[in-house]
Amino acid sequence: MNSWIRNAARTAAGLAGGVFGMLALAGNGAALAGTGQPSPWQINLQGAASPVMESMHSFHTFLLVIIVAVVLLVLVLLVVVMMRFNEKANPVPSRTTHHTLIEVAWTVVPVLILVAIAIPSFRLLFHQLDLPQADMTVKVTGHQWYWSYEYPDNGGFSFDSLMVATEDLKPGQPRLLAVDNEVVVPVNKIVRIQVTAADVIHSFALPSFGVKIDALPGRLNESWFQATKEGVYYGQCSELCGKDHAFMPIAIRVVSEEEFAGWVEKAKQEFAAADAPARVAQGEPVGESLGVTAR
Ligand SMILES: [Cu+2]
Repeated sequence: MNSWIRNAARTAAGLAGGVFGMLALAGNGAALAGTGQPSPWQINLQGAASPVMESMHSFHTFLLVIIVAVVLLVLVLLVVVMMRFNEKANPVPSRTTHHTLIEVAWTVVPVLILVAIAIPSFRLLFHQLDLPQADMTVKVTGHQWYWSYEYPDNGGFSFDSLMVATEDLKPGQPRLLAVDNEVVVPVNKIVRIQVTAADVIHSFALPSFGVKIDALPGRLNESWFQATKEGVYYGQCSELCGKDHAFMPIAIRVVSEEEFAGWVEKAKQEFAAADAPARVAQGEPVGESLGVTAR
């Protein structure tokens, strides 16, 4: 065998191996991807903890299958062309220029593939953007560089949520993701989030819930999630918003309904007291003392 044919065969085998490897990884991606936070060597999406994110996982896997099939088909065609129609194997080339059936097929088949992708894609988009009847609302306000949260239908208290500095981390708290005051929500309840910003554009993103929505000053955006498993889920600001953009994480603790009721009672006391004006003198972030919070 010629050395270039050997090389081509080796390359083809390598490509096919890589594609099958990707498929195998997608199959057991849950083992490689953390839920609620990224994990070392993660290759897939974060684990799903809401119905929307579960649909995103299925859609992602569906697309991967289609992509792999297309890549394999193109690979096979290339190999056939290289083997059968090179100068040695086929010294007198055919002069064929048109083949109606093939031309119709290579126009219609891609259209059908795109339609097959578009239908579940739009279905998922509506699932995500069409807000169901909510059990509770949390108002989220992005600031340079922290988030504040308000519980309008649970007593109307509000609090700021700032990242825990690396030297202050407690055991089990992930670096750059843990915050001092976590958002607490009940499990299996539909939570509407109303998102805005006090200064510049931020973006409220929580991978495990399939939520990512811009926080715009002077505008109220809405999204929703239904956390299906108890635990702590982390996200980050996802719109470049200034020098500490990377240091305004989001932490949502999902608890049982009873635990949530207990937390609300505690939070009402704690955050009512913390809202006293004396706070400004204790070195609050600049936006706070200028009165630009959206409360
Ligand atoms: Cu931001």
